[in-house]
Amino acid sequence: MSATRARVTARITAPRVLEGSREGKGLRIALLVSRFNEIVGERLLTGALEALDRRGVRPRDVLVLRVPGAFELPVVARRLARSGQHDAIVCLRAVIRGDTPHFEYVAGEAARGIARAAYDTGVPVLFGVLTTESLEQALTRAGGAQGNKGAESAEGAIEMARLLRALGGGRRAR
Ligand code: INI
Repeated sequence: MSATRARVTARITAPRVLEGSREGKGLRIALLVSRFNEIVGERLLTGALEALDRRGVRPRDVLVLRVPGAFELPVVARRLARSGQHDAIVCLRAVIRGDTPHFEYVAGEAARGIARAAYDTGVPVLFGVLTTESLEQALTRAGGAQGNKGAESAEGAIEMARLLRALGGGRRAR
């Protein structure tokens, strides 16, 4: 193989890969949980706290906040993100379909608002919100047979915070 060909091959086969590590020590994480369907929320919160602890996030670097329902998550998530005090925010909640269209409004606005809080501030805001047909489905995903979405979201928060730090845009105020 010629020297030029070898250089080209090396360029093609060795891309730069940037990904967030799972090291939690030194990260500051806010967990936002709503009180509606409290039993599910508390299980998601337990899963998230355990995951952060496993990854080395110090208890004093974790802030837990409670809001009434999923609809109220975005405004608080946005305020926290703008404060510059947190490397990532995790929103935890279950929105369970009832007999009325209320579910669609609550789940839709929570998703839109949480995404906007992240886009507008550059701070990762994780969507640890279950949207299910029944309480049973929610419990299955809150520490039951299908794992714990709270723990997954907390892990995702660490990975995103690390990735954004590696990109030079980790903690950003306003
Ligand atoms: N809030 C939830 O977090 N989950 C739900 O399933 C839910 N449902 O179905 O009504 C819910 N509603 C309350 C809502 O989030 C607001 O707190 C309320 O509408 C006041 O703004």
